[in-house]
Parts: sequence; structure tokens; C-alpha cells
Amino acid sequence: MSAREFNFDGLVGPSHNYAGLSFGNVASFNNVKSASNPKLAALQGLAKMRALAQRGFAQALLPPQDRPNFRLLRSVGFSGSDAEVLARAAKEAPVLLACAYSASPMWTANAATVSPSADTADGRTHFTPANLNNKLHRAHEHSQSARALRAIFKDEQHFAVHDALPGTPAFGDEGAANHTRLCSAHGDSAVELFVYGRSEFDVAVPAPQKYPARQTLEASQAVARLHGLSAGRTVYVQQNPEVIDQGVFHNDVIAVGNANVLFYHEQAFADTANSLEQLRQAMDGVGAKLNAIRVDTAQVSVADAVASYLFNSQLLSKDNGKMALVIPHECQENAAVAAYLQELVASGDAVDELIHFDLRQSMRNGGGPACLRLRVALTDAEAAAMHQGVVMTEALYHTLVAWVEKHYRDRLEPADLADPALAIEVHTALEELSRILGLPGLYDL
Ligand code: SUG
Repeated sequence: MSAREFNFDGLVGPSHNYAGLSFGNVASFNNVKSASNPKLAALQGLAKMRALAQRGFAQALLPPQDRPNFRLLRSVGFSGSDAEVLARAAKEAPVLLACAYSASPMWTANAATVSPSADTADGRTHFTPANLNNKLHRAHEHSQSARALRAIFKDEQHFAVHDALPGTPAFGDEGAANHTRLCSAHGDSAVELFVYGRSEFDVAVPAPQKYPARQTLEASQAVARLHGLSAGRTVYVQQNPEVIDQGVFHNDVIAVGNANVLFYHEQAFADTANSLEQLRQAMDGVGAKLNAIRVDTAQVSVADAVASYLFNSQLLSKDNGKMALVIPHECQENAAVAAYLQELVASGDAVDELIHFDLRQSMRNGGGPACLRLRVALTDAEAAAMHQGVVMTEALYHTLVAWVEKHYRDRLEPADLADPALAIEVHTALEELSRILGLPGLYDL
């Protein structure tokens, strides 16, 4: 069956800010408490979506979430009217207010793990929203992620949207950031590769010492079971704990796959030779041949990979049989990475084009091009069955730019989260957005 890969980018929400909430994510820590520009952040994201749609890539979006999350604030003891809840949280626990206000759902690679119909036992596309339970500001995303996914993929003949895994450390799940499919073409049965950072129960698996490993083996196995994946086409590989300790908090900061290509750093995996061998064997079973493009430390150090987000790129299949690598501007500004990319494109291998974007607002919180998108390979029938209001078109792009210009602030400092007017502004903006996207009731929580 033929299928197209849709990229669902997260539309950046109006409360985008730098609160330093992600221990282990170097950029989030380095930019803590600096002023953000939510308007620019949203426009940068929209510019990427538009440019890729104009190039003919299938592009859609996932909406931002309702913020602040009053339910979260009330559940931890802030009571009274909304204004009173905000005032008390701002005074007594500003970090909890920042968690309730985080615009982190913009990084939709963490929204869910997706298994297309070609891979699953019941022939439906399966989604498991990620519980993101390693970080408080992200752990409350999954209920609204599930709600949005169920609104967009509501046809149960084609789609199944599961609940998130239990929110406990054993099942730490970060979604598609630690998952990729390898196959000949997007519509073919694929090998699903799950990369985990630690195991809860297997004490022989070494864990990082400094920073948290967010994804567990047990969570990856649970998602594979829920999705009805076949054992022979599922590969579990351990991320190198030493690179997690250098700021590689998700596997998509050090490796990216598309079709039969795995673009990865020499130090990405705990046991590279064995991981690649498992992949090769599993891919044999689906008639695909692995093209492993390895970047050596001598070419690009782990520190340069983390600073530039070289591997947090999107690898997109083109009509000419080659692939484009979608990278952030930071890659061009890093001498080692820029030199490597020249070689890569000149090598005659799979990647023959670089497409770069200014995504600095998101990058300053540790989110590059690949963090900003969730991949969903859909057959024509499935694409027709999903909600159409989220598919990026020229008309939607212009409507959303006008909506952002009207509702978003161009400067937000952590102290501004205490401003009761901000909560009203965000709510008004999102109500209008639900009408624009044709998803009435999305924010009636
Ligand atoms: O979970 N940053 C996100 C970045 C997510 C990147 N996603 C992928 N690699 N797929 C995170 O660490 C920072 C928020 C703050 O500090 O205000 C943040 O949540």
C-alpha cells in the first residue's frame, strides 16, 4: 500500500517562555529566565511548515494546549478564583506556575509514538500519547494530546488512540523522539526501532550518572504491545548513557531515521555493532536494506552535535529518490558541522540537499526541527479520513499568521506569568484557534 509521511508540527503556544524546567537539556538550562518572544517563535514554526508544504511535503499541525493548566494548579492546593490561584502560585511556587504555563507541547515529537497501519496487527494506525513523566511541566501534556489526537484521528475504522502509559518511573515514555521506522518506502511494513535510556527492572543495563534517562525499555515494550507490532519487526536498542550525560536527553538529538537511512553519531548507542546487526536482520525480513550513515567523533564531537542539533534534523524523502536534510541555522554556524554537511551532500549518498530554518526561539529551549514534528505515515484513504482543518495550506498559513499577530506577545519574562491578563489573552486566542481549525470544543476541558 502506498503512503505519504505527514509531518504534524506543533503550533507554538502564546505562553512560550524560558523557565529552565528541563534538567539534562543543556539549552533549557542555559537560557533559564531570559526573555522569550512567543510571537516570533510561532512565526518561525509557521514559516517552516509553510516552506515544506510549498515544496510538496505533506504538512499538518497539532494545536497548542490550554494554558495555564488550572487543573494542575488546583490539584496541588492553590484554590479560589482563577485570579487567586495565579496570585498564590506566583507568590508561593513560581516554578509550579511555570510548569502550568509551559508551551512545551510545541515539541510534538514527544506528543505520541505512532505506528502506521502497515506495521500493526489490526491494520489501523496506532497512537500512544507519551506520559512524559520525567518532567513535571511535560507530564500534564498527555491528556490534552490524547484529546487533540482523538479529535483529528477520530475515525475508529482507521485509527486507535490509546491512553498514555501509567505515569510511573518504570514506564517513562517520551514518544516518537525515541522511536523511528526503517523500511523501503513509507507505506511498506517497517522495522520499528525503539531507543531506551534505561531499564527499570534489568539491573545489568547501565544508566547515566549525571542526567536522567527519560525513556525506559519497559515503556517501549508496552507501546509495541499496545500497537500490535510483530516481534520480528521490532528492535530495542540502548542509548549510550555517556551521551545522555553530555546533554543528549532524547535519541533524536543524536540520530534520525527515514525510509532505509539511519543517520547517527558514532557514540549514539551503547553497543553500535550489535544494534546495527539487529536492525539489518530485522530489515531483511521486510525486504529493506539498511543504509547507515555514521558521523564520527573526529568529524563532529558530541558537544558540537548537541550545540548545533545536527541530528535533530528532518530527513525527508523526495521525488528524485534522494533525501533533504532539514536543519536549524545553528548547523551552518558551527564550523565542524558546516564542513561535515558539505561533505555529506557532495558524497553522492542519500542526502543531496540541505534546507535550513531559523528556529532560534525553540532551539533556546532545546527544540530543533525534528522535535517540532510528529511523523504520521498515512495511506490516501487514511489521509482523507483524518480531520482536514489541520492540514497546512497557503490559506491556513495566512490565517494563522494574522491570528498570531493579533494575539501573541513579543516579549515574555518569567515574572509576566503572574499577570492575570496573560491567562485571559491565551484563552481568547485558543478559543479563536479552535474555530479556525474547525475543532470546536477542543479547549472545553
Ligand atoms: O523536553 N524543552 C523540551 C525540549 C524537547 C525536545 N524534543 C525532542 N528532542 N524531541 C524538553 O526538554 C524546556 C522548557 C523550559 O525550560 O521552559 C523544554 O521542555
